[in-house]
Amino acid sequence: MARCQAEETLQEALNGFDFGGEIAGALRYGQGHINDTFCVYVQDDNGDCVRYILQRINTETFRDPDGLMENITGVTDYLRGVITRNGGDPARETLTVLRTRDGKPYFRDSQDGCWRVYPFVEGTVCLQSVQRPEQFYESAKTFGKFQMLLAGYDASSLHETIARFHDTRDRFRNFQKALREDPCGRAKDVRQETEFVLSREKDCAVLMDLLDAGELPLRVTHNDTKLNNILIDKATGRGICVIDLDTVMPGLSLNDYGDSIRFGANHCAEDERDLSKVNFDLDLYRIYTKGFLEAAGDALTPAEKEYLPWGAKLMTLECGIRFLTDYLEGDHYFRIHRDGQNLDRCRTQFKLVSDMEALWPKLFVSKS
Ligand code: ADP
Ligand code: GN1
Ligand code: MG
Repeated sequence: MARCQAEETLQEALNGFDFGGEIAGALRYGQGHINDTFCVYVQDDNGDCVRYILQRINTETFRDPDGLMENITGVTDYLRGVITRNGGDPARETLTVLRTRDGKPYFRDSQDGCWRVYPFVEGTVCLQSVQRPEQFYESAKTFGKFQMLLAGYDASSLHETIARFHDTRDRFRNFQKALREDPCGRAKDVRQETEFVLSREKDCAVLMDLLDAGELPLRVTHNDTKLNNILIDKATGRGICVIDLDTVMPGLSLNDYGDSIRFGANHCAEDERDLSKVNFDLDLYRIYTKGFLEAAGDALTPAEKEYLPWGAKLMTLECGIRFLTDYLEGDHYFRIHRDGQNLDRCRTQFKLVSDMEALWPKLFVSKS
């Protein structure tokens, strides 16, 4: 069943939670590609404005909302314990799930839409691109620390919210299928991009083969470590809270590292049309690597450290392949705001991959 516009059941969803005051309004918020996110403005009993994040979970992407929310409540409860023991402030350093009026972790509306609420973490900024290098360094430390804090979490209790999410070999096969079937007749317009992918088939298998061979460990990872998935404290500039926990599941540390590099080690938007503005920034790459190794390095195996550049390159290639596949399939996965946006997104990723390939020896820590 096609999903209705989130606005159609927004009011129902708002009624499903006790926000502790009168709701002044709810507006679309953020720049995510998957879920429908709203900011809810509430006037509390003192007349102060209190904000919440209300999200309709994309259940075409996340087929098992119960499993997904079990992951998120499990992980955030665990983090709350660790942060409290470490003397931190769990209300700001992890997300908190607000229960529905009947005590559930999400609300199901009359159209089967699934909604969840988090208190808004105030006094923070969420960046779409790096403005100052220290911010990227902070994000590296924050994601590295997140992985470390969850090192003791029972990975076997986690549901795999999207099967084979970062299996780059599988993403390659899905691309081949989309190309073969070409449901929108778009294959003829993407010959150059197609060639780019096909000539890198072997690369797609590098990390997955190492995982299969037991040479890289599975860890509890975030799997969507874009810069805009952490909140940075406005006052201190410190990265404080990792958000967007839908894809927390067993994965490769290299993918968390690589996805951050993909998104942040440049100065362009993910959908920039002018490719002359899309350049991989080696300095930012090194800054992130330093922060990530400082935060997570002790726990990383020698093989994980050795393959960091592969994490960067393959997450970027994989993401480009996913955008291209979605373009071929008619843009049903990543939300678009204009025609051709997924193709533009694909092109930025492939340009970044080319830049990394040109700089390849310099990406290795020992040779940098
Ligand atoms: P998506 O999966 O669609 O990317 P996110 O969970 O990342 O959704 O949320 C979208 C945006 O909403 C974030 O980039 C951030 O700006 C904001 N956001 C999400 N949760 C919070 C929160 N608890 N406090 C403040 N801002 C938040
Ligand atoms: C999606 O939900 P969002 O916007 O944080 C996607 C990521 C991609 C990213 C590309 C569940 O992330 O895997 O890397 O877009 N999330 C999912 O910007 O597919
Ligand atoms: Mg997000």
